[in-house]
Amino acid sequence: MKLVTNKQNLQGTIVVPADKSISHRSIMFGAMAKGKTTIHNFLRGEDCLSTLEAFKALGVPIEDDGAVIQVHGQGLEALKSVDSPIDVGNSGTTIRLMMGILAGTPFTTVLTGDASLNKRPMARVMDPINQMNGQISGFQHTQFPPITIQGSPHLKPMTYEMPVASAQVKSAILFAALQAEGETVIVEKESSRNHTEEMIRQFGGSITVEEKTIRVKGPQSLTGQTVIVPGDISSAAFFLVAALICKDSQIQLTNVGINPTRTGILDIIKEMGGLLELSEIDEQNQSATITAQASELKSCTIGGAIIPRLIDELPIIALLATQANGRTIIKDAQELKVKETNRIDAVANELTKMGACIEATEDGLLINGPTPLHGANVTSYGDHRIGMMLQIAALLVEEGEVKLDQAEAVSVSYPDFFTDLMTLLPGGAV
Ligand code: SPQ
Repeated sequence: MKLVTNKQNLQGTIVVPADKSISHRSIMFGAMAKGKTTIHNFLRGEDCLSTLEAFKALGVPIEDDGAVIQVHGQGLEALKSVDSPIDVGNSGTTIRLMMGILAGTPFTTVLTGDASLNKRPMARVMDPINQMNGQISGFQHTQFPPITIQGSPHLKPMTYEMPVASAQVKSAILFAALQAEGETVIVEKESSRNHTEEMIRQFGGSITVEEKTIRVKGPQSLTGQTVIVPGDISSAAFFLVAALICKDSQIQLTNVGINPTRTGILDIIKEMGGLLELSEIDEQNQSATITAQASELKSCTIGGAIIPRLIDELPIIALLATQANGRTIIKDAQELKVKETNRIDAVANELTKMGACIEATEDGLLINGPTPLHGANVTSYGDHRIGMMLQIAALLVEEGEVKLDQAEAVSVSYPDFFTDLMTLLPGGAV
């Protein structure tokens, strides 16, 4: 696909698409709970639709009238076995969280995915859940999908110190803990996104969190709720950065989720001198309107506890750093290597092709800026966040074309990304 190049003066307002993490969890909680769960603003990206279809396959009645989704949960005990493997496509969140949910069922389920998902590590979830008496195994004694979850109705609690900062691992253990007899204690390495903890409370469950220690006593039953999904800051990030790096631009993003475990990018933008303004802050729904404008940027160092708060934004932050004065260091981000693709290598390879001064390290990136970017043939490696980052990079290209291979990957989290971008261009078109 030929990308839009050489644009400045981006202006307008984007209603940010719904949060992917919360959309997945809204279906999962709805399926585990008893009673009706009504979901407003569900993200109809491919990943969340994989979650929806997976629970339908497991016998959960789910109605979708195109606007609102209703999940008629009857508790975990009402889930039904499925004869063939459930294909969850590209979605790491679906497969990993479902391992925790299905660990305690009285039947066996096989979960599989696309070529990218089937290369992503699953031992991080399999091992702790098997310590709880789960019986989960990977393909031919490896840790990779297809994953077989042999239901084990006698899950036991445990105390677990997490070796990686991961909301997916934490969430899978929490889902198993809700089914186990007794108290499970999880100690996080660094605090990661806390949507699962918040939704356990919202669905009438009980959980305590003290700094990095989380306690859940099982078994617990949950009750259906109404969920209003806020916009995804991870999707907003692409247009925030576009506004900051494209001359004379100002973009307003409405209904952006601002859960503090997700807002690391806002802290980094401010540290780099980016001009941002939050308005219409809704404390209850943890959302706000964010306005960003073209800014003079300086480099910074990004590492440590902030990493899980911006892990999915690092590809677009790397692009931002190519336009900042000085050397930006991204470290402690080795988790980027096990996402939809190796995001450290993907960002370094593709931005280098476009003229950026960027180097991959063992746990991050070194970026010297500012550098002009030029045309190139690039690829998303089938990774939605790499594809969107490259389109924003292309806006800076004054000479030459940028052709993106595997552009369709953006549909995983932001199906309308390219059409939304068009509305910001001068004259509203290419
Ligand atoms: O679902 P998937 O494919 O793992 O999605 C990604 C993404 O970029 O959209 C990661 F590749 O987001 C993860 C995120 O990186 C979603 C997530 C969640 O909803 O719990 C948590 C993070 O992953 P992890 O491995 O740090 O727990």
